[in-house]
Amino acid sequence: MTETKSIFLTLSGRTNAGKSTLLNALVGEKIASVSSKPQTTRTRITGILTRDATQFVFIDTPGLHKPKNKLSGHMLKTAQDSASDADAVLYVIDCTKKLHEQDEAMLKAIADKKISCIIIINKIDLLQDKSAMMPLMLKLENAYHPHAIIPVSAEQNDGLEEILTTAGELAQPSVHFFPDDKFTDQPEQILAAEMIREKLLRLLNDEVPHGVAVTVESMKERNDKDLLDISAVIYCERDSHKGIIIGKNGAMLKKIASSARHELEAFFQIQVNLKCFVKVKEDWRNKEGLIRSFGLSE
Ligand SMILES: Nc1nc2c(ncn2[C@@H]2O[C@H](COP(=O)(O)OP(=O)(O)OP(=O)(O)O)[C@@H](O)[C@H]2O)c(=O)[nH]1
Ligand SMILES: [Mg+2]
Repeated sequence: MTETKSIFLTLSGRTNAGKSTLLNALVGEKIASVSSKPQTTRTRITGILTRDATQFVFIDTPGLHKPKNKLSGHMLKTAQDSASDADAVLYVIDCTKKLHEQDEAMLKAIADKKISCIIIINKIDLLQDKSAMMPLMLKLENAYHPHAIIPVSAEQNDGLEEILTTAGELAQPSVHFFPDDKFTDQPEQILAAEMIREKLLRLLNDEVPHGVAVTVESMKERNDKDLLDISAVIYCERDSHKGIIIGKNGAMLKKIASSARHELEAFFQIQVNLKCFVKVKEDWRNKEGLIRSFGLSE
């Protein structure tokens, strides 16, 4: 019998570096929300890929950022704590940005704790001249002695095989902790809520989408036809935000719900009837009880 192996890898890095894009690309399924806005990911998200004898368990985390409220304080703590729990870290850096002091502090902490680290230089599709990343790679190599540095484009599925080969070398003999055909441990209601929140992040601007939480209240397949009824609540922080989310004659909410419904139908492979309600919870991002009730503190 072939000996099975497994490895837990935390995806760590600054907000917007492309961690969730990379998670989705590695697993081959859209599990984590992606947007061009900072602080998209709020909690840990597990993605699983089983290749032959090896099971890779990827933990996506909130990006490193400067916290502005209690919610983002929780997010930063999750991000900082998650690296220590893994067998290895995939530290993602956006090659079009300057190395941030939070990158340096985190990479040093990982090196000091002797956690295996693979540095991923992401978004190389945006570089005209690929040799432009050489000084950064050299600096990272000399300062942190990572296990490897791998340039990739998560968005274009470029460099993913090299990540799997390199991470596979670090996998240890072990049982598989998840069934081999499973690609996430996220409950379906959370996946659905995140798909809706992603559309809010993509379609709204400024502070409004950052102050939004989405809960799926019910999700049930009809007995008499192939139809999945989903009822969701979009919580926002102010009456004025509620007005923006609903839009003139309900146009914005319709757009959000329709875009989310398309993705839900593709993901669950069934026709979806989605109902979204908008409610206000004043300043919820600074209220521990509400943060907990939305499942956003650990
Ligand atoms: N051009 C290009 N854009 C990318 C690539 N990877 C991610 N992006 C874009 O970068 C933005 C941020 O991507 P995310 O995957 O949400 O980044 P993240 O690191 O998970 O961000 P947080 O959840 O806020 O920590 C999105 O607009 C992505 O489409 C890439 O390889 N190339
Ligand atoms: Mg993310």
